[in-house]
Amino acid sequence: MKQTVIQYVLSRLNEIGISDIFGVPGDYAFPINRAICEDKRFHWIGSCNELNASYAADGYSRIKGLVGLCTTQGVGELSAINGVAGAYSEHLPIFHLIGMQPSTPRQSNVYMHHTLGIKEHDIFLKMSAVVYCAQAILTPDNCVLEMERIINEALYHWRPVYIGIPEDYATLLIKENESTTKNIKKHSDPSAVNAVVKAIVDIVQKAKTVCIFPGILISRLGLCDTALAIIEGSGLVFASTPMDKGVLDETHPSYIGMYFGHYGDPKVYSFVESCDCILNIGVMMTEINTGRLTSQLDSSKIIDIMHHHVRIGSSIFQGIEMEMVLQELVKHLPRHTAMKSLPVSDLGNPKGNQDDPIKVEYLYPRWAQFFRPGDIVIVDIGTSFLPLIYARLPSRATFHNSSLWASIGWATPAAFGAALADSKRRTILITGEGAHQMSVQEISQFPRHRLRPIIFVLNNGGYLIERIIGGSKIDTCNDVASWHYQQIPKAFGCSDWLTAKVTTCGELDQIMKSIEKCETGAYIEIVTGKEFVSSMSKLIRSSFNRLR
Ligand SMILES: Cc1ncc(C[n+]2csc(CCOP(=O)(O)OP(=O)(O)O)c2C)c(N)n1
Ligand SMILES: [Mg+2]
Repeated sequence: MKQTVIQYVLSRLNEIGISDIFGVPGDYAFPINRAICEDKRFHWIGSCNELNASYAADGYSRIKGLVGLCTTQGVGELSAINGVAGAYSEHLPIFHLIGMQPSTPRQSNVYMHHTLGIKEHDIFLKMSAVVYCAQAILTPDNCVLEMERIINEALYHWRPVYIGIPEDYATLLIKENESTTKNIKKHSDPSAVNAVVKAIVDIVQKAKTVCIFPGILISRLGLCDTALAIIEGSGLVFASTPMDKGVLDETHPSYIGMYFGHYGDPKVYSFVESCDCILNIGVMMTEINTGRLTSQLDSSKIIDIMHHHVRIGSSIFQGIEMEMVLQELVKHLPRHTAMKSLPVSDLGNPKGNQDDPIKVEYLYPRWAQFFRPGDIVIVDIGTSFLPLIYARLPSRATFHNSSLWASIGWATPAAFGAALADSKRRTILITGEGAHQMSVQEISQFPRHRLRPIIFVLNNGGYLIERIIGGSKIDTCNDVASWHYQQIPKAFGCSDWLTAKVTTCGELDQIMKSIEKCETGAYIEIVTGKEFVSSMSKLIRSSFNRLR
């Protein structure tokens, strides 16, 4: 029996493994909303607004991969763009369904709501084109072919896709036959892969010192075990970079620490930069990953194994899939006997007396001690991000940040999405109060889905990182409204949560011990002064001065 457009879309999304769709309803999207709610294979995850929905989908996708997002035309989709852009930069495949105005309004000379008062119906598609790896507007005539194209693009690029469905088309029967050619996975030419792998093996064999950089794509593409097999088989060591922290287990004996250009640990950067070869598996050389451009890596010594290409020196081999290269490297990379791991520095023990106001030297080591195996740690961009990259994670714990797109407010909804994706793990959100104020209402989703996050709100009197890098004495623009944070969970329906406001090292220590035992969500405001500046933040200030 023929399906309607929306039934077909949902069937295909279900077949590729999507079950959860975040969003906010809207009249043009009603047929989509209704179909999702009526279909037992799906869960509609309502959000407070579309931006939060896109951030939550981002957090979910980091843990589970494919995810849905649904908004209405214009007002909804444009609110989501910021979050979708972040998902694009972080390689997160969000399938965004947009309910569009009917293809033929009954009176075609009227301007419909959620438009700019112009007749260009695909204007919003054009506005957001660059943050999706593919876009389509579905009709009963093109739905089958277009869905296959969109799915293939999303799976190939592992990035968001845009699926617009005019309201009246959603419930019309599809006119094509259902697709028989599904998910055409692009394979590399095996002989090209073999040649590239042979070249890599030759270089690694000749090199005295080699370091592996594992990037986020390894975890996005489900290749962590393969990457670990390479490390364990070859005996090579690996370092993390900030955006990619926690991709591989930081308790692994081959882990040598965090590489953050020359702002990082001198032991790590001296070793990494002196290596004869860096095997870079998908790390993007962003401003943050290069230690605010302080790194002195010799690109001729780096082999880049990227998503769809490999670069060796000045030669780029296109159409070579990371997955295939890694699978071959497991088989062919010989054991490298000369490699010795470095002792990994961590944040040490918290320093401070019980009655002392909370200090940098206390908070960050205490957080590091608080992390447990398997935790999902989500950190917003603010002063706490950089000190925390040096917290050595327990095994199977993962660390999520958005240091490339860096949109503050991302972490609160992203923590909700991540917690929903895997409720068996502890989800720990660490956010500045400035970032939190942007998306705070999304904490109301946790109790709605019986989730018990641990939330730390660092209240340091405003946008501290901006004060630090701005360097101006008069910076009232970096003040934020003072809120009674402790009262927020209750107002948002998190009635039974453990809440506290802590100002001393002793109070912080006590509350962390209580959280270990508590069976509800926890929401802790950590109050510090505006002088709560880590040595890392001071370095960052100097880097801004240097690059100005
Ligand atoms: C959406 C967005 N708006 C503005 C900024 C600029 N910005 C970067 S960090 C920051 C302040 C963060 O303050 P807070 O969350 O309180 O963390 P703190 O640095 O104080 O620890 C701002 C405004 C941004 N990155 N993203
Ligand atoms: Mg702040």
